[in-house]
Amino acid sequence: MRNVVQRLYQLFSHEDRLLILIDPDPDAIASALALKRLLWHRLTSCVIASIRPITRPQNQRMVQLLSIALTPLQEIKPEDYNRKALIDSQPSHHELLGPHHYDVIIDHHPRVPETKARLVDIRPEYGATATIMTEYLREARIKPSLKLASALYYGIKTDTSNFERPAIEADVRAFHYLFGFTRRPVVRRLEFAEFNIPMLGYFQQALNRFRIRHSRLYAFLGPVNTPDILVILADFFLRAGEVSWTIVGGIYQDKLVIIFRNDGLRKNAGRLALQAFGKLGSAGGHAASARAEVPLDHTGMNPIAQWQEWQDFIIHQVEDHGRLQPPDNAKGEVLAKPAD
Ligand SMILES: [Mn+2]
Repeated sequence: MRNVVQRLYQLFSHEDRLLILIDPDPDAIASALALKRLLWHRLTSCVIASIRPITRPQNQRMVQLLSIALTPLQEIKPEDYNRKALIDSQPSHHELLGPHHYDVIIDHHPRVPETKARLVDIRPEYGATATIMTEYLREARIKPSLKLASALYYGIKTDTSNFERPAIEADVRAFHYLFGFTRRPVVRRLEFAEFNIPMLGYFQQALNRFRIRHSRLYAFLGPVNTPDILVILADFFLRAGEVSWTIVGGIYQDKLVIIFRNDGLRKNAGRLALQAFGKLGSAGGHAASARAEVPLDHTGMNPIAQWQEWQDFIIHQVEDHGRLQPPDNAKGEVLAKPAD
């Protein structure tokens, strides 16, 4: 990937107005900031637009603490921008990302065949897009500010789940490099606020309901006011040593949302999500983390079904449709974007 920065620079001229689209998790936010920094003084304007509001307390804190300017996509006229970039996602990952022509796409999710842009840099083996962007900055000989370094550092930390999820040496190298530009109190403060008090009620509910089958832990929460809590609980339950998979579902805005996590040992969460729910809705992700979203009317469930019935439905879909011990070399194509 030599000279990728030169190729990037050649795409833009001073008259250009660039819109950077992101699905706002820390990796995406940090990576968008890095792209903006790389193109600083090379454009007329550059705006980072978020396709959804940031609801996860930790991510809200990152944006506040580092005073990062993000604009909701709804407040933007995309036609005001003659250039567009998509960072840490691909167009098919979300309906709001699909209908644009992109100049640049930089991502680390499995490559979707339809992903096209003037410059496409997809490195699925990387633990974080922030690692790719750190390499760009180094190649461009740009020293990151405290704000940018902290954001990228935190992006790598969260996307690799402190290097518990798949990562490569490049991630470690970028992390180490960024460490020299950040400060401990800033990083410490980013770590706080993992969840908030109202979310504790969901912990209680999940602790009362969870069920374990063959070292897989299932929990169904019913309606939730944000799918973030499903992600937090899936990560939380994986801390139990006996558990090798966590599959946590809930209902959010007329959709059944299911989060998959595993211990990363010869497992493929993206493939399991796709096998279990791909026929009903969108599903996919990485090897150790994935997500499925199914419109409620595709589930065939009674609208007044009790939580036990929903939990059984999820177990049934996973156990009957997911090939849980696939051969070692099976590498399924995975399509959708996982949870942050
Ligand atoms: Mn990412």
